[in-house]
Amino acid sequence: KQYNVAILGATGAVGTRLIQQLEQSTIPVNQVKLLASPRSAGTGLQFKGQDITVEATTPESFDDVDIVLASAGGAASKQFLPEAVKRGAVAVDNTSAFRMDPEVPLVVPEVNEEALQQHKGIIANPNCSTIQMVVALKPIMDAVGLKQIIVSTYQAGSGAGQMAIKELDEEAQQHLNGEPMTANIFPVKGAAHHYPLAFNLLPQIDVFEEDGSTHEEWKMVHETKKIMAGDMNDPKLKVNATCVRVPVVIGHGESVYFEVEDNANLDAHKVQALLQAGAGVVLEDDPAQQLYPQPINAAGHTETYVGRVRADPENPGAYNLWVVADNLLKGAAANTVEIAEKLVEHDLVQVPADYYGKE
Ligand code: A2P
Ligand code: 11C
Repeated sequence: KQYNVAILGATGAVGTRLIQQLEQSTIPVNQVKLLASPRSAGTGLQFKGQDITVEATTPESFDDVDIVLASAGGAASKQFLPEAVKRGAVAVDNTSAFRMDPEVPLVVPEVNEEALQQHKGIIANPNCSTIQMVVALKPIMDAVGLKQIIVSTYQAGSGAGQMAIKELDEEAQQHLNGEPMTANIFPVKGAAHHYPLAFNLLPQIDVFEEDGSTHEEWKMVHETKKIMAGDMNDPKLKVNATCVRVPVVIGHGESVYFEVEDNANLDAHKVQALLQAGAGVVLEDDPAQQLYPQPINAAGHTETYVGRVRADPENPGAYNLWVVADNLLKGAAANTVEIAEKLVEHDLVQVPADYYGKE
């Protein structure tokens, strides 16, 4: 069987990578439709050397589509994905629109591939910062259990989209020219105040919640619980996050501190061995050679890189890791296409009779 695939948000930072990842994937593709807003309708893009014109998205765009890969923002997903599912397509959504919906599996193939079996037409791809952390922690959770995770992130500007990358470049240039830096996007589009990211750090990603945490921090807590424990409010796995935007273009870094359930036979070397055998993980950890993961090396790759593995001498059973991945690839486009590959592999590219949003 061959599949008709639509990419929603094809002109964006993630969308252009969805095209590349689909080109390289094992999915037998019949036709590709590239969809965006009316602003970029008519733009010429390519799929495997073939010219394709970007179309403005309408509900009818999804007639005859089998698989939708979506990364056009939450509003576009909410508007169009139920329309796509109604027309028989299965959608993998890279936005946060449906992630906490109990009828929508939230999937990282290395961690909870089995959750795909329950899909009703929409599968959610987690937030980039969540994905790389759960890929790194999965082999440890399976072997010795996890009690608590405390993470501080160092997140690249590209997480905020194509226009944000441009803003970071322009600010850097302005600063080097001795001009004042102009900020209109960071820390978050539509906020009352904007601050430059170049030569700076911003401890705000997304909007603030009532309890003083940011929505990015909230996502890391509840997405991790849903993926690793099957319940977004699981009380047993404790997760705490502080998310910081750094002036890096591609590649999120994370300082991850975790406590295991069973430390009886564990030490830092065994944690390294577990990581080395972990699916999707590359261990880069050799202090003698100054070998550790760095965003500029991870950019362009789909693996999750882990290093700086240490045991906390003050707290037996607790360990530190440094985790880096390309936020636009493993954090978004690559994970989305990997989910679609699993759907194809397990013959799950079909919507059930009680599909998502059926009235
Ligand atoms: P467009 O190029 O027409 O604006 P990024 O995450 O890099 O900001 O990209 C967002 C992507 O989502 C772009 O492809 C953008 O298309 C697309 N997009 C934004 N809003 C909509 C919408 N309402 N309907 C369809 N596509 C949209
Ligand atoms: C960022 N993590 O780095 C965000 C971007 O929920 O898919 C991804 C937002 C999401 O800005």
